[in-house]
Amino acid sequence: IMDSMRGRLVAENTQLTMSSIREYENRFKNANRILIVACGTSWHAGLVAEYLIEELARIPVEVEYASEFRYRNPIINEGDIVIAISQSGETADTLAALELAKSKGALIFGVCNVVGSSIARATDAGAYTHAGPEIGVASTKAFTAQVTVLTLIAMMLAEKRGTMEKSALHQLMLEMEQIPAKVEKALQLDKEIQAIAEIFKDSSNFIYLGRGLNFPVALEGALKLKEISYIHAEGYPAAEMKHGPIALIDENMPVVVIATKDNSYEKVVSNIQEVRARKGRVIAIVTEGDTVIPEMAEFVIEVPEAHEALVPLLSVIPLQLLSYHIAVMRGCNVDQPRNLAKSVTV
Ligand code: F1P
Repeated sequence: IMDSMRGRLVAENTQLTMSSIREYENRFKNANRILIVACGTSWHAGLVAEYLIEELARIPVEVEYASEFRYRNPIINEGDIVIAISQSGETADTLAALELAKSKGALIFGVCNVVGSSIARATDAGAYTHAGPEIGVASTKAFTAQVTVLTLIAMMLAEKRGTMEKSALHQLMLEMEQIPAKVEKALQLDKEIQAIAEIFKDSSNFIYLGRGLNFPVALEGALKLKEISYIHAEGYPAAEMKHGPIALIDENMPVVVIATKDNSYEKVVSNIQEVRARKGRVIAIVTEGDTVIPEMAEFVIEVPEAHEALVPLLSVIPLQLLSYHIAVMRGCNVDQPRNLAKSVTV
């Protein structure tokens, strides 16, 4: 799954991302706002980018479903930059959204996987993700590669705008270089996750919870499960649970909580307690060495420790593996799920 993270992806993408942005450096640096348009998994990568660009570079970001954007009358100004994210580069809604934005004077930057694709050709500039072809229909390594490129963009903007200390940026880059090895390690969770999949393969519903950068990861985990195993799954910001989804929790509800160590950790721990109090079955994704959550969650999956900004690259992996194993156990075709098209071109 994670071929794209093995080897030299980070170094290669650093070069490519920087050189394509450099041409429009001033527009990026002075952007009033960045709008991100995408669908499905790419939209989730866009949400990660929203959190990172706002946090690191302090530019306001809005993330829009491209499939909705073109059916309203969005406000787009000339000083806006629109980032269109698409694995296939052929998604009709994303193409239509960027054309609409382009007609109103925005600069369009593409993050695509397929070289020479329709979306790549319609943009003013862009960065290819070079994740190699997705063998299956559901995006997995494309997500990893998109998040990598978008993180690099956030870092580049932080550097240009002076919103981050040089030493902090340097440290983040050093930590990014360690990500491929940590991804390798996370992939070794395979057998452990297979055993958990065996226990939950007949469930009809799943809830996924995460805070901050792990909220888009929760959405992505739920989407992967829906796409390839046809189990109903919903992702929520962990704090949103008490505003409705909590009513669904009983002894039959698996709740996947992404609870890695970050500044909202304590809050997520109390969310886990709330789920346990209602007898929900907690599968927690935690940072290696966590001693608190194993005391309260039924199942615990440890991912390597990483800089907070880079955690989505690791926390998504167990969720992809969980969906994969459940789908295989249910006899689903993971490469060609029913009703799904590789590129949604209409
Ligand atoms: C968007 C997307 C994928 C999903 C499926 C349908 O594709 O929603 O995320 O897994 O393949 O299309 P793209 O614009 O990223 O190619």
